[in-house]
Amino acid sequence: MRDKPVIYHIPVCPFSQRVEILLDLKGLRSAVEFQVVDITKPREAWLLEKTRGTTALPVLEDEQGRILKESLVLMSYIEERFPATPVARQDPYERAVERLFITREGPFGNAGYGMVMNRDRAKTEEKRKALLDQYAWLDDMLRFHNPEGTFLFDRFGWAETVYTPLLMRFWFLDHYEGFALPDDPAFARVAKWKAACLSHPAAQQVRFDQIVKLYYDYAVGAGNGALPAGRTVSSFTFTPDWRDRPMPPTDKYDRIATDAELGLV
Ligand SMILES: N[C@@H](CCC(=O)N[C@@H](CS)C(=O)NCC(=O)O)C(=O)O
Repeated sequence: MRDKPVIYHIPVCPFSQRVEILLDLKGLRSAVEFQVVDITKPREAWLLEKTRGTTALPVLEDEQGRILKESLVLMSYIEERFPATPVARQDPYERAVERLFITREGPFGNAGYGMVMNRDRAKTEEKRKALLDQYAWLDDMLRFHNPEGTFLFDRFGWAETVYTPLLMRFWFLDHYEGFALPDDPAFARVAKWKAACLSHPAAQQVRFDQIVKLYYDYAVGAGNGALPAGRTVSSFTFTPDWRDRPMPPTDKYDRIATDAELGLV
């Protein structure tokens, strides 16, 4: 039997970063062992057996070999299993508001990923509007529940743990789409929240350059470790290390950069 739970994960995956941030906030980073899985290779048979065929990560295996999936489920498991430093709100109403706030994490993620993966210029404005609609909803919620504050409540908590990894992945929109939140009072509250989330000490597991380089393939329409046309190495490869590669070109609508241009060979 293992002496602690194991999480199988892809290091740059936003969903596993949620669990890393939660552990960090609880001061329990070493309570879980993280085992890296290479997204550019087919999943190993032993892992597929554990997951009963699904490939999405993160996956948690407890000391008895029992398997749990889905980042929000993993977060709740960690929170309940290690209750000493709660991150979720303790008051039932506040906990409910927190839950309401995170109901949009899926649509928010889809809007950002939909925008970065789009290569049809005719759809750029529609994608941008879809993402801004999500930001507008978050702005309204933050303004209503904590008008003068920074976070949804008085500190970086459960809601921020859920959204911050997505806000960080959306650095790919800064680079590939030239996207920035409009400098408009309508987005001022969410902009303040976003800045505080991105700079929080518990959420520094990934860097801007790392996201931009690793997610190049998403920017040309190939997700989850798939190879874009004409390429032989995924931008998610572990070698060469992302630190040794150049910043990718931004002309994603016109062409797909070569392996050499991306520093992959
Ligand atoms: N809803 C899942 C999403 C997990 C997910 O999409 N993980 C991605 C990595 S960021 C993945 O494993 N993709 C590869 C695959 O699905 O085979 C969660 O919250 O855990």
